[in-house]
Amino acid sequence: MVKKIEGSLDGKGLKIAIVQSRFNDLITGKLVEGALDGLTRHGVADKDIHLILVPGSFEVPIASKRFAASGKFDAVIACSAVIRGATSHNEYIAHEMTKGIAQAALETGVPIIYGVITADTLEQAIERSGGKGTNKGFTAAETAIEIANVIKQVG
Ligand code: INI
Repeated sequence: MVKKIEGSLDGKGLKIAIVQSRFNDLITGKLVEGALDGLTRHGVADKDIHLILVPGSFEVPIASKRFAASGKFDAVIACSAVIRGATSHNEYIAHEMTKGIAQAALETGVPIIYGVITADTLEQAIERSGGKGTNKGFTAAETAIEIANVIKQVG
């Protein structure tokens, strides 16, 4: 018989850290609102949620890694936004942040969810942060709960 492991969306008892970038806070504030909504709707208690602010996306991996490595959290949600500018600067930031988040998750064994928006325009970023339909912070919260529950089952 196939032994199936699937994470539920029951957030009761889970401890979650959210790392928010202050850069583009018009967008990241909305992502955090969505993440908090997603977490609490699925039963994560307010007292089990920590919100950490960092200057920009480039600083997200180091903070996420520290919180993941602390052993106090079942998952970390990274909320940041990189929006295309006049130069290729944004591409370096987005690339390093993405690589750093993935590396920190693999090194610590704690899921770090990519609640990140990379957009060509502010308008696109507004749409993806709940302005028109889905808030990426909300889906990141559901992903955090599901993968944290999968990992709990695997042990
Ligand atoms: N930080 C962001 O979060 N998003 C951006 O779009 C961005 N751009 O394009 O400049 C950005 N820059 C700041 C960067 O993350 C660092 O905070 C800064 O370079 C100091 O290390």
